[in-house]
Amino acid sequence: MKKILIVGAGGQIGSELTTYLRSIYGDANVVASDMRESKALGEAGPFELLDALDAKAYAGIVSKYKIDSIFNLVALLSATGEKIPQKAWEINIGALMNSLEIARENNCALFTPSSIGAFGPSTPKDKTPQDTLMRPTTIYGVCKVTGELLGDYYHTRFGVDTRSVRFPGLISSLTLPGGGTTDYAVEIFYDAVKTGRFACPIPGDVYMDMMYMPDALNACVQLMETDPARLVHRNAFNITSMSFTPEILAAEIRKHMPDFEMTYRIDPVKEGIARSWPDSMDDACARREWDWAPTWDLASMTADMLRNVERKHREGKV
Ligand code: AKB
Repeated sequence: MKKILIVGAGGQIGSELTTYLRSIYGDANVVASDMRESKALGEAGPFELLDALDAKAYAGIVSKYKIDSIFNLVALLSATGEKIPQKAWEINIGALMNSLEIARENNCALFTPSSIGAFGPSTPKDKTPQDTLMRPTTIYGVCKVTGELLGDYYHTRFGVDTRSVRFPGLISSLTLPGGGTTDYAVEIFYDAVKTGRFACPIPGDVYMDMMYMPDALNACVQLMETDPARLVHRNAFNITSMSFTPEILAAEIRKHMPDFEMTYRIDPVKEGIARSWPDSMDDACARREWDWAPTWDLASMTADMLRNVERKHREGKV
């Protein structure tokens, strides 16, 4: 049985990945850790307070629980990164370097997500290939490309089992994202349910890849469970399940809420970032090398998000 540590478990991915991994590998075998105390994460299984930049404390938890697989989810996202680029580098790369070194010393497998943010304006925009030009113009993207290169380096140089995916914008109803360029695709559902309107920070015609959280969770497990002999690539695989613009998403919401209104309050930083990213990625390598196959599309995701957010609203949770 695996012994897993999730670092940065309190965030948008970690809060759901913890529950998902515990349902597969057993509550006691999945240790959640975060800088902030979390009652929810500690209810079903072990929880440790951890600042991922504290290498000694990090290594102590890995040895205490005899961890063999690490999911490093620590990240300052793209829009926040542009406000504090030096800090973004310090946190994103600091947590990554500690994870790589601790994985090397303790013979752990390591998953660290990359992102569509690893691409830049000179990358082909449509059906962005797996192997292509990567010249991101955000500090977040610079960290992601660095992370991909370091992941491959630790694999070829030290034999560490590093694996990763380039996540698109992730949509979920449990924990809100924060500081990302794709956050609008989550916020729109909350505002639609609460007020019937949304002021969108991204221009209506800008395409970005997106994914519903259940597919993202499944991708993490499926990739980490794949026979390494099948993997030609490692850090990191393009994966996507839908690509849409704010206008297309608003039209889908209107199928359930005909009076929903969307206006625009453009955030120039987010607009610049969004326009520098791909419109849609080609995920053929992930499909071939580890059978990646998303199950949610725009219509099913929208219906499910509205159902979940409406329930939270009725229960007074949002
Ligand atoms: C962001 O918008 O920064 C993230 C991402 C696409 O990596 N959601």
